[in-house]
Amino acid sequence: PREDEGDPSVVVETRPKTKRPPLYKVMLLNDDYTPMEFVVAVLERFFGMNHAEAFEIMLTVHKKGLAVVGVFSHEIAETKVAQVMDFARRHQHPLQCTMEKE
Ligand code: TYC
Repeated sequence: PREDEGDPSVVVETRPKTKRPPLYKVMLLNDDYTPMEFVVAVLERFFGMNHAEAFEIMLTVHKKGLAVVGVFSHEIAETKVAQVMDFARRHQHPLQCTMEKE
């Protein structure tokens, strides 16, 4: 039982709890069919990478099977995934892009 209840001389300090929103990793997955140049173009177009950065990340995905290509709020991550999946589908490449809570 609280002993300070009702006592106006007692100040209980509260921490204003401002929870930061969770962040999401957006990942590109390797496959055997999507051309390397297409993946590089995706990274330049949707993730603001220059050609050298994009080429390096593409090679990481090619060699390791996947790589994180960016970390975003839920809404931005969802938009990136949708943009990449739509762009790949329109070009008939099987490229897969997913997101995961950090
Ligand atoms: N493995 C593909 C190839 O050899 C290239 C590739 C890289 C595909 C990254 C998808 O996310 C990917 N053409």
